[in-house]
Amino acid sequence: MINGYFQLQLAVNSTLSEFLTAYKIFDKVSTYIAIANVCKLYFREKLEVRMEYQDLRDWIQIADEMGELKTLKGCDWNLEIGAITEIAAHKEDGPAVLFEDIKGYPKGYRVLSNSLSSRKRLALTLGLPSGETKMDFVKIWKDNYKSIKPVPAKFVKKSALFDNVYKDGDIDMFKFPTPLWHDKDGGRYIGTGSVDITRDPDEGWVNYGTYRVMIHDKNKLGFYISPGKHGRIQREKYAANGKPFKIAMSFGHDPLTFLAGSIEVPYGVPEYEFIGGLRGAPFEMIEGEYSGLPIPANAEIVIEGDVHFDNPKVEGPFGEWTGYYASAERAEPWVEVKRLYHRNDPIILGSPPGRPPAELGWYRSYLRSALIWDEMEKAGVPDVKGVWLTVSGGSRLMMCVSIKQRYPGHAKQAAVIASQCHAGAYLGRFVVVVDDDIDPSNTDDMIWAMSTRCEPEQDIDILRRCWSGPLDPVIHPTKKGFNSRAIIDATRPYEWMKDFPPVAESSKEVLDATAKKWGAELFGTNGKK
Ligand SMILES: Cc1cc2nc3c(=O)[nH]c(=O)nc-3n(C[C@H](O)[C@H](O)[C@H](O)COP(=O)(O)O)c2cc1C
Ligand SMILES: [Mn+2]
Repeated sequence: MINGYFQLQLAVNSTLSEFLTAYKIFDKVSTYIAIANVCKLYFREKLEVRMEYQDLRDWIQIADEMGELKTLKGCDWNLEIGAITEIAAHKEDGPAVLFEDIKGYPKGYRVLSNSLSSRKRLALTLGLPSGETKMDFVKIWKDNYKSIKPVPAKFVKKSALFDNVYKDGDIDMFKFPTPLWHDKDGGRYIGTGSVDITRDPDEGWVNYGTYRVMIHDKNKLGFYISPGKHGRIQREKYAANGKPFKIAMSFGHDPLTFLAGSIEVPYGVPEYEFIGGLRGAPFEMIEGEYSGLPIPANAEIVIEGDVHFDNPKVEGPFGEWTGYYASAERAEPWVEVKRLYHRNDPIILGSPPGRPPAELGWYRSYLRSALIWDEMEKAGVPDVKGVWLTVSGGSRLMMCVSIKQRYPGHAKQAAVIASQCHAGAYLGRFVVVVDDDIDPSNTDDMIWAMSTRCEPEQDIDILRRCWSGPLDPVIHPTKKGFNSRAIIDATRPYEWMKDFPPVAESSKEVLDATAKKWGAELFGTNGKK
């Protein structure tokens, strides 16, 4: 099989006849297949392609064709899958990893991790072009996000999910190769790239939220939802009114379902309607026979069960997005599993948080940076040129904003609003404002600006008693709740900006022309990142 990118390269750089001769493709069928593959890859890269996948399996096939997936066989669920996932996520645009033939489990049972940790796979998942740079993609998402309108979902009657159905005493949650992701974790977490499905008992709407799920035993699961999350608000209503609380959980589905479950879709909007808006087509669901809850029809593994508030069970510790075990372990409500469904050869979608850079930092930096940018514009801050949440800061703790300075105080206004707008306010720490010659997503650029345009005594301010929470590692356990923010003005001082020393580098025109001429010889690329 000819490598797709090589085909593309050949097709772009040569005439069709040279291309065909190079591959000695003479019979018609293989010629058409080769040309179709070239076109598919070319258009996927260059044009706005809406969703090409219907389920996780289609998604895996496309990611593989794009060269964005590695398949590993024979790995151990006990720490090895977790460590490989971590190593792959530490690398910028590292691969998604599909684990097959997992030790001690049936051949077809699989785990996919790092589905969203590269820009190309994020673009594939959202059905958008990936752009040339990080900032391009932040802009693409910012412009798209605004136009998403919820689309009602559609119920279907059949799903491959019901190929395997288990009830009550026949349920064994250990039948899947659930990883022990990190060695200090309190158990095996089947729910990481998952969604918990709950219905508001008063308002009737359904929420899909990514809240971690651990296996307590064959038919008991633990789950953790932070205060204020939609699933937690609903759970508290059931606890208060004493009504039976039924829940469904999906542990494998296309990565868009996971993405929607783990970003801030507004209260009252079911995440599946947001997915419908993104897809431009209704999300397909099927009604769970035990709970009546709407389950994704394209899911791989789903449970339905009852939530018990009595005799709470210890949940945690589990590695968190800050890179620590800051919320430790506590007694939490738990789920008695009453139904278990899975497709033949089921796939768990895994996304363990942990020391950055991790998968959830990569994709949420893109998505959240765009939201902060949008909120700054809505708050009336002019000439914002870029926003980036560094992935090493877990896509929250360290933010950089670039502006074209227009008036005295513009930089301070931008920083304070970025640090306190809805998308930027929770558990932040540093906000750096830079001029528009700095790419906020380039850490070297940002540090150069901080080191040379910021005079600490004059340019650093502290905001006190801001919004934090139990996961903030540097706040003492008895003082959790508030934290402070450092606002760092790393722009050229406005009042003498024009006299600021010029930058010692070749002009952009000279650098671009030189990269074009010599880049390939120097680096084997066009000389740009
Ligand atoms: C991999 C991953 C794991 C997460 N785990 C949890 C968790 O265990 N508990 C929690 O409250 N939020 C967790 N989150 C964050 C929520 O998914 C996120 O805040 C989401 O917006 C919650 O949905 P909601 O807005 O419907 O409440 C996690 C996010 C990701 C990406
Ligand atoms: Mn929600």
